[in-house]
Amino acid sequence: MINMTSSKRYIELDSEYGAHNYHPIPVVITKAKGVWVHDPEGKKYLDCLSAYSAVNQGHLHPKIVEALENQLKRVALTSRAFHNDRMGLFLKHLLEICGEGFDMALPMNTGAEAVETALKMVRKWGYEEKGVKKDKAEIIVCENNFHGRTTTIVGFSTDPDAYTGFGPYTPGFKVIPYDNIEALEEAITPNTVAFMVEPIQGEAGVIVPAEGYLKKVREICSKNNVLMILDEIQTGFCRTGKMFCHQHEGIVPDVMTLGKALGGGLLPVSAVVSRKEIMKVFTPGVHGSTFGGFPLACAVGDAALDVLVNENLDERATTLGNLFLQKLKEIKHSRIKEVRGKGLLTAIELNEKARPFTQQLISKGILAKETHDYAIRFAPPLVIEKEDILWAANIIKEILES
Ligand code: IF1
Repeated sequence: MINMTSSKRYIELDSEYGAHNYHPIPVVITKAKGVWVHDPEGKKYLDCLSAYSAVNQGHLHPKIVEALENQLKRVALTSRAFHNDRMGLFLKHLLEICGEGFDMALPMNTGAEAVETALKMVRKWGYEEKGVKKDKAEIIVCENNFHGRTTTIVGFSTDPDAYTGFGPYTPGFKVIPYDNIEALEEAITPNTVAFMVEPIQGEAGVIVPAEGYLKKVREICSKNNVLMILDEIQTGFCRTGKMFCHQHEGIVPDVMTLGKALGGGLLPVSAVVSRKEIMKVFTPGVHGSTFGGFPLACAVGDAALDVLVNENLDERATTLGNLFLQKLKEIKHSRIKEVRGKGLLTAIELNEKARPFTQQLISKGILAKETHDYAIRFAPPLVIEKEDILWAANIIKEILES
């Protein structure tokens, strides 16, 4: 009987001692490996959330765990007050993966910190390079954005749950409709220093913009000397079938914010990548963090990047994502409003509340979470096997057709 109460007990402990800033699905994860997670009662689930795309390489990938264990025999944390023998090598590796157009990086820890770093960088660039008057810098963002939870970031959110009660908000942000080129052109002024956008809006429900949107954004930003920031914290690192989502459109942004899977499912590792002529605004002492770029994170980050490349997780996400979307689109049922996604970042939008559907999935061993009331995101680790994708698609079909 003790075992049977352990999930219940853990949930009680969370409720008693943890702030209620989440309403989690009532599943307790006590063990995980690859694409499978287990609860204390021994039930196993296929993880179709991947910690919001932070576990692209699968839970406890052996090569990333090994890199962590080896680094623990040497040094974990130095702070940036001194150099260490991992950071430079990691940033070089990361920039090589990012490709042409990126030659400098600033390591941080969480996605929100990377976004805040990018916002500070483009503002400073605006004043020092573009000649915008002091405190007049404007940054354009999109409706239904999600870029993190700091007071500045929630200040330009359009989700009342994210911003209500957290004012006063940071000024200098304009919100325009997503996937709307005219709106971007109209919003740009001589004080605009940057446009920050997600290549696919994850939290908004996996909203994929029209073909060519990012290419037109690139053109407009270049024409107006406005920095194009792509937030690839959720879409990056093979999730959408390319190393980075913007590569589907063959463009290169001026700034990219990265996080989640950069930490290989073990540690919070994030970064801003850009060009030296923009990054140069960061002179000694103007920005930093205790843990940013620490040796342990860099060792894990190196291994996390190696796994993405060595296991061709971009191709896997493309092949298995196309198979998954094809199977979901074959489910002809009035309950389904739309199936959408790119690579293994997919979602089903229902014509009814999604929570009951999520609960049925859980009873069948699939762990997925609805995003807003009507859509369910499916984003399994990219190491998922074909038979597991087919199994999951079949379960979804059975539930929807029952
Ligand atoms: C929560 C959402 C996803 C992100 C993008 C920056 C960040 C995130 C595109 C900030 C983080 C997480 C945060 C987590 C839930 C999850 C989420 F639902 F909130 F929106 F994935 F869609 N840019 N997304 O997706 O990175 O500081 O969290 O490391 O806050 O509930 P972070």
